[in-house]
Amino acid sequence: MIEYSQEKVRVLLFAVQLKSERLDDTLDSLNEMESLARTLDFEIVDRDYQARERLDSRSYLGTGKLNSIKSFIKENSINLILFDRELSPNQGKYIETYLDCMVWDRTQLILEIFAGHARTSESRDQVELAQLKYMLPRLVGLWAHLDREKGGIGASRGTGEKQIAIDRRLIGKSIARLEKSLKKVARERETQSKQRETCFQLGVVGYTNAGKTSLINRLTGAELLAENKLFATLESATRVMPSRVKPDILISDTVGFIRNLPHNLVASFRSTLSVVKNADLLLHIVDASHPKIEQHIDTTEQVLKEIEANAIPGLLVLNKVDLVEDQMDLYILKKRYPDALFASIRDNDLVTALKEKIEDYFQSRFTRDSLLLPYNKAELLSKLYQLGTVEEVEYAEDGIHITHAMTSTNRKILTSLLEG
Ligand SMILES: Nc1nc2c(ncn2[C@@H]2O[C@H](COP(=O)(O)OP(=O)(O)OP(=O)(O)O)[C@@H](O)[C@H]2O)c(=O)[nH]1
Ligand SMILES: [Mg+2]
Repeated sequence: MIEYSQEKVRVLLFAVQLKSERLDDTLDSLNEMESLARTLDFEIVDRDYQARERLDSRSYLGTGKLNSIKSFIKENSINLILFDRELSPNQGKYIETYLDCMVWDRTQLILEIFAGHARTSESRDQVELAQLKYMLPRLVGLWAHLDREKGGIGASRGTGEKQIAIDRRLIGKSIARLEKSLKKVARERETQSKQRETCFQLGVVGYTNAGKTSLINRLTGAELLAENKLFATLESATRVMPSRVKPDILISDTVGFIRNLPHNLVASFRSTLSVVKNADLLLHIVDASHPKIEQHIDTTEQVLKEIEANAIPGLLVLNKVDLVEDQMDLYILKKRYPDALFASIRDNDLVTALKEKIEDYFQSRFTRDSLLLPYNKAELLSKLYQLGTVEEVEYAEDGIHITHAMTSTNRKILTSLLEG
């Protein structure tokens, strides 16, 4: 993480529109970069873009454009330039040297936000791992100046290269240490999820800022941190949703997704995302008021595929419908996503309807059955209340007659308890 002084970092946002791309998408990309930069409290001085046939492998942009950016930097005291896509290590270094200004690409910006929002030691380790992996191929640029400055502080030619070799080794060691410690946490999580096997597990996924955490708070009465910032949630938190259904429904919040989410981050957060893989049902939350709703849905589906969770049944939830002012837009959304549920944290009826839909979903997986519990096993009755819905209980001479409804998994657990 970089240390920020009291003064705001003054930023120029820059995007490239390639021949195959629509201007509309380039402008959207700039909008999203702006939201990311604002999350770090940067001051956006200006945004600019250039249409190009292709990207230069060395300098990314042409010299003419670089020169005009250079003048702009000087005139407007810019501290940082943000590029809307990933720069290769060589391009990044070339532009930084040419412009004499700090340059970040989209990946670096996202990594920086993650670093700032990580609260637990696990998420801090996950972000650090992704940062180190990002840094490794970029070391060359960091120390090249030592090889350029002959003499100086006693650095001879080749000092930079030696330093790179040392750094590479150190970073390699740190990566190994972090991976080991994260594996340990993943094993502990595995044990926890085994304990939860008798409960229903509901994973909440979606694009960043869609309102996942806010909806969980409304459904469970929890007070998890939800705010108008990208990647407010990095840790997965699990809460019980009070409901008429037994066993308990556990809802897990997860890190939000974004277009072109850096691969290292997905890899680092894989174990946190295991709550998604273990879910019985996924609530896919989308911000219905966002112009790029389709792209957001695609992004989430792609990440689910990447973490092999795409086969889990899902409910699409169009959230923030209170912000969709035009009735025609709502009508179009309804037509386009006929199976989706509408939601808004500001509308009690919609929250209740969503909750009922979730309960119905789980209830429909139940099968009803009756059972005769002998009195010498009467202590299992309380267990039955945890495993499913007990509908009727009748104390008779031959034992306790029970009508209940439960899932096949829990029925197996009950059978083994009865036989044990
Ligand atoms: N108007 C309106 N605002 C909402 C609604 N749901 C969430 N918000 C706001 O949207 C912002 C983001 O909400 P979060 O719940 O933090 O979103 P998230 O999906 O958890 O976001 P990340 O954790 O960053 O991925 C907050 O400022 C919420 O108050 C809604 O239904 N209507
Ligand atoms: Mg959240």
